[in-house]
Amino acid sequence: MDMAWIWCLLVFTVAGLALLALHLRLKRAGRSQEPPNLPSFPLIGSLLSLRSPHPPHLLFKELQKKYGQTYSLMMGSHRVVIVNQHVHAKEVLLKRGKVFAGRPRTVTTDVLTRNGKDIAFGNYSPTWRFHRKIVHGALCMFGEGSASIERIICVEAQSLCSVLSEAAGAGVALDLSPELTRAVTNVICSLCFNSCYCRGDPEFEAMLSYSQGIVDTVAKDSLVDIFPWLQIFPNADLHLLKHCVAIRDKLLQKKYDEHKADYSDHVQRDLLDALLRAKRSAENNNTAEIGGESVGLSDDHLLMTVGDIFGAGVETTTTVLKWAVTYLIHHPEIQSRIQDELDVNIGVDRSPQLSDRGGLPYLEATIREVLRIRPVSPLLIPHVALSDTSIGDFTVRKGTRVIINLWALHHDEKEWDNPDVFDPGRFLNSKGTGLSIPSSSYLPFGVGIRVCLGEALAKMELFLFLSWILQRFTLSVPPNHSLPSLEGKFGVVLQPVKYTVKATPRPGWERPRSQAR
Ligand code: STR
Repeated sequence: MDMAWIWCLLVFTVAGLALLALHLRLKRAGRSQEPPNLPSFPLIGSLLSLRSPHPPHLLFKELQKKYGQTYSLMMGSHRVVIVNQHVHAKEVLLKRGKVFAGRPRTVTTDVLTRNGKDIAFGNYSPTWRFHRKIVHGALCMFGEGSASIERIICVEAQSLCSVLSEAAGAGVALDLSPELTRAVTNVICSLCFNSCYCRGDPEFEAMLSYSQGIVDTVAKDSLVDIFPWLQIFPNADLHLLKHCVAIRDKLLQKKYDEHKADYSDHVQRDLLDALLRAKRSAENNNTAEIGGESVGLSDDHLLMTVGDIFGAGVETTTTVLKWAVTYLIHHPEIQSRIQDELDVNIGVDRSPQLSDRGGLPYLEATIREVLRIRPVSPLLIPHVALSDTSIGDFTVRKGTRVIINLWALHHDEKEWDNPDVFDPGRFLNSKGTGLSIPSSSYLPFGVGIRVCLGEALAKMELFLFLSWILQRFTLSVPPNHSLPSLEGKFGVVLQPVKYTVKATPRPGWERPRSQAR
């Protein structure tokens, strides 16, 4: 080979290597790019692009068409990444769950939780981890498998059904919302405080109104949360929130003081006793130290957590029950298929119980479908990246907020056939005899480090309340009323609007019976 050939070979090899290096660099650079960004301006951020007649979960789903499934925007001075697809959502919640376990501090949640001393809105820290562990333990003690919970729910289901019977007897249509709320509140009250409310109890009425006030004003990315300096101006929402929180805190404090006064190490009446015991034993054993750092729980922590359990336990379950009733009224054929299943498996001689769950797949599928089509929390609660990290090929800087658009996951056309159609059948196997999860784009209770603590309790309540009601009544809109809207009112939970329902007793249930069967 002459010299020219050797030179040629050398030049080609060097050029090839250079190209390869360039390619790798570009690839790496491609991988470390930031998500597509909505236009943003100093001070106001992307506010101009977010003006829309639609609620945020619909708007964020829509914006995918222009910016892709994962994109970012500025809320005031905060960078926010919106995730609309399940692979990225699971990366945030599961694969890099710890990195994304932070929570933003906002004006409204600080008011609600005494600066993040609760579990749902509190930031990730050793104290938070310790706190969550003892609450998880206490909930498990009273959770699934405990006969007492089933008994408590059935007592409330019985009382709910007598109210429906009375209304049916008097021929009046009923707004189910306060009735369902009272039933669900009493379950949580029995669980937390070993007490319950009768119809019309003034303390219960107070609770109904403060809770709605909180839902209407907290954590819905209102302007004051985006621009904290707006607090210095009079703000009706913030004023209402502070008023409602003050009433709630007085009520919680009263229950807490009563429990502390007659607390005994030997009997454990309820969840609050269990929390008090865990707090005291941690203090005595000095287990409340991690890596030399004290993670002790203050009275404020316990109080705020009971507030969380209360608020989450009531608002979420009631909302799902209301959505279930709304959809059953829209779809009488689905309602009657559930009733057929109840008739075959249970009949009229006894009431449904938790052990019937396996035999009523269509009812279970309906509950799953309600949780899909109207997720309680369509945007979950925002997460925060605790260090520099990534989502898919995008880099995400420390401090970035991440919103998981659960609505988009549950209505993803690539994952669900006709996602806007209410069809419990999609959760049944091909023979219709058992349950299945047809897509992994389904996370009604979230997943990972901050997964819902009340999932088991919620599922028990949904099953028992719905089966008791549908065994005894057929629900419909009163004559000359139009069907209730399916749109919902966006807030920290997505609630259906108010409407009245006619309950018609089914054969065998025409007269109210005083005893649970
Ligand atoms: C409802 C109103 C109230 O009185 C107290 C709370 C605090 C806990 C919140 C709850 C709220 C709304 C639903 C939340 C829950 C914590 C977890 C739950 C946000 C504001 C969900 O993630 C759906």
